[in-house]
Amino acid sequence: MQRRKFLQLSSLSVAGLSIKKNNLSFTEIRKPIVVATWDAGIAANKAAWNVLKNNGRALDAVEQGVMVTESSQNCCVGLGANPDRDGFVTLDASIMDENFNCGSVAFLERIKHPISVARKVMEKTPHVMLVGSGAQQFAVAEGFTLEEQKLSDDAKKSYENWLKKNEYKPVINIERTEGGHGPFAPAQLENGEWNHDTIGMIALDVKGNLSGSCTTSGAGFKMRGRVGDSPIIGAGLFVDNEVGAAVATGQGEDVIRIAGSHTVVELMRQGLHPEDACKKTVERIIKAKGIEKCKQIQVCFIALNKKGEVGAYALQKGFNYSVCYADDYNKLLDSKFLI
Ligand code: SD4
Repeated sequence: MQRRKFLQLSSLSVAGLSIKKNNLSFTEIRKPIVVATWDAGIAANKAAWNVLKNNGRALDAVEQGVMVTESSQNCCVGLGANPDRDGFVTLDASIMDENFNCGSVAFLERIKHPISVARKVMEKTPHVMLVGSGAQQFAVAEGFTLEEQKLSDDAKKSYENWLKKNEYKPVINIERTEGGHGPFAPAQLENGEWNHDTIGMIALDVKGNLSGSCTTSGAGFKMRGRVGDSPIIGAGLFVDNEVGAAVATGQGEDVIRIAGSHTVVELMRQGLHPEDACKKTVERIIKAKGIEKCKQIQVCFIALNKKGEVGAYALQKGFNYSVCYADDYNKLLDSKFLI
């Protein structure tokens, strides 16, 4: 027992103790650690943790982690997702490392792993962002397969239902919906899993470096060409290796409006705990839009600082996030919320 404990401690390098801020924070500061949005984060964290526990780089962890979600046909992230209102699945993704290197793709079609294309944009081009047919052309040139243009069975059903009303009306916390009105619940969604169209992930590796990733099909039944916050550095994702990392989920338009993830990181720079930084950023959305309009939307942030402290906050009830810092610690936590 003692030997096991010793091995666990040495491999996880617990950095020290912090004050217990509330029941959603940790009493111990952990490194390495990975945090991801929603319940799909549990499976994604497992892949990321495999990288981190073997002393891998946070950048590799956040790419490999969200690739699990992109691969799932049961998920609203990736090619199995809900289409836009013209019936096409269009994907956005971004990635950022510990040196302010970043890459993103938006309005990308027929590519299974947008996150890996975003990483290639970061590593192989002089640019940060490629969109639409240009992004697809680049992906194919880099050896990515152009997949068949075909909706998954669940997405097809969802789209057919949506077409009956043909009304753009996102439902809070539920992305795969029956025509946008109430939950559409195929078997895989019975326990609430895989019901979100976005995954954001932030990680701190054993060397103390931070990275983040975000990948999404955006808002189901959106206008053709609509791009959300997820591929926009500073909105959907931001990493400053001196301070911390943050990623957003929810209504992208309102995250963009306040440069959400950058705001969270800047508030952490001022000394705020990640949870307080997320909370203050959500409050800024209420200030910008007014409380009544905010009742119709969901916006959520997760954040991780350089010390390995974690925080989250949402506008509304119903957001959860997954935290992993050991083989036997990968848990789904309920976020606090304002409204
Ligand atoms: C977007 N922020 O495209 C994404 C959607 C999302 O849970 O996060 N949904 O606006």
